[in-house]
Amino acid sequence: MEINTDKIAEDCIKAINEKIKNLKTLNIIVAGKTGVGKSTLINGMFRENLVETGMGKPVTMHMRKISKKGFPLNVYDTRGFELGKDAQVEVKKEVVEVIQKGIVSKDVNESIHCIWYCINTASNRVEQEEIDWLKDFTKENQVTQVPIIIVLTQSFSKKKAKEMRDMILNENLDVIQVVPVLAMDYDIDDEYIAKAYGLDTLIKVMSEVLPNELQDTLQNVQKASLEEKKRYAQAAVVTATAAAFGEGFSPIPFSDCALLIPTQVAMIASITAIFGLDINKSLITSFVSSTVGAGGATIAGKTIVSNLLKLIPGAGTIAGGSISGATAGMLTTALGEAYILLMEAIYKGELKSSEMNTDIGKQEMKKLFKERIKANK
Ligand SMILES: Nc1nc2c(ncn2[C@@H]2O[C@H](COP(=O)(O)OP(=O)(O)O)[C@@H](O)[C@H]2O)c(=O)[nH]1
Ligand SMILES: [Mg+2]
Repeated sequence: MEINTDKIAEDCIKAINEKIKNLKTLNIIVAGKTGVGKSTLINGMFRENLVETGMGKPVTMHMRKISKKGFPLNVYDTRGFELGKDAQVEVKKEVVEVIQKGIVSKDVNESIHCIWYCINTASNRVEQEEIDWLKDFTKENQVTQVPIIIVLTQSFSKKKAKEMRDMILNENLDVIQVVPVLAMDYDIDDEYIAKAYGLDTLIKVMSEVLPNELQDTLQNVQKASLEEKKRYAQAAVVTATAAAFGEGFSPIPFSDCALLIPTQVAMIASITAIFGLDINKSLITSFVSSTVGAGGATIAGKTIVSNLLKLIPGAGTIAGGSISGATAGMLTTALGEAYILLMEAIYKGELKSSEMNTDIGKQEMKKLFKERIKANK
């Protein structure tokens, strides 16, 4: 049985594209007065500069839908809260309409999954009319049950943010959480800059309330929490490892190690989608060739297994003609963890994908992979 590393890389790219194409669309309504920091928040949370790509397209009198082709996210930006009571009543009606339209469609891609109601901490107080609006709205939402998160924007003063949070919690509103954030660093004066914070907490709260089918999407579109991306990527590795363990349970003949490969291809696709990085074939080819062996060439399944086994101290040789489930599982874990480290390095800008194709890049990758295997022994 011969395996072509080039073909494996091609399969990975196909699986990645398929995975990304099939991501469900996440729909969020962002409400609050003009100037509270909604646009800044949206830009801080998601990896495409959505707000800069345009003003969005009007869906109702007071709502615009911001989206980008090929990006599985719609943000509904509301305006008009500052225009007084009548406008606020209209905004509420329109929000409820958009929610109901989504429910009627019975399509997850059209449903509203979450509402962020933004209040500016720097404004020093929460106005009674906003509390009243939230009370009215949450009452109507008892039927529709869309998770509402109150976001305290521009919370450069953590003390004020805490006071405001306590005050809102006291109102016993039917909301999921009250989350203080500072979406962008804030210059207090020449000497002191308040560092952005809280966006990662908002991601965590979101992932707790979103249904399973939207978890991959959330991780794909968000750029506020690398930790959450890594946590979800690790879960994909655990799933693949369990599958590989099963596949290898009755010892797999080396000649059949191609049986295992689809599991690892799917794992690579999941991890790539979670990181939301633009990955090209040459990067995957380098990854495959530096972990399983000769690049671009056709190699025997037996050679692949013995190459992999060489990386595992004490795993023995290819005597016996098969690998166990435990070995298959361990190789999958090591491969997945090495790939996560690779994604992380690219995500942080520590490694350029163009560098991966060089000898140095491949050496680095091999080192990473060996380290992961040692760690998992
Ligand atoms: N430094 C800093 N400025 C912010 C933050 N949030 C909002 N602002 C500023 O407040 C102003 C209004 O923000 P914007 O996002 O346009 O509010 P929107 O009208 O609710 O979309 C802008 O000048 C922002 O730069 C933040 O987290 N940090
Ligand atoms: Mg705005």
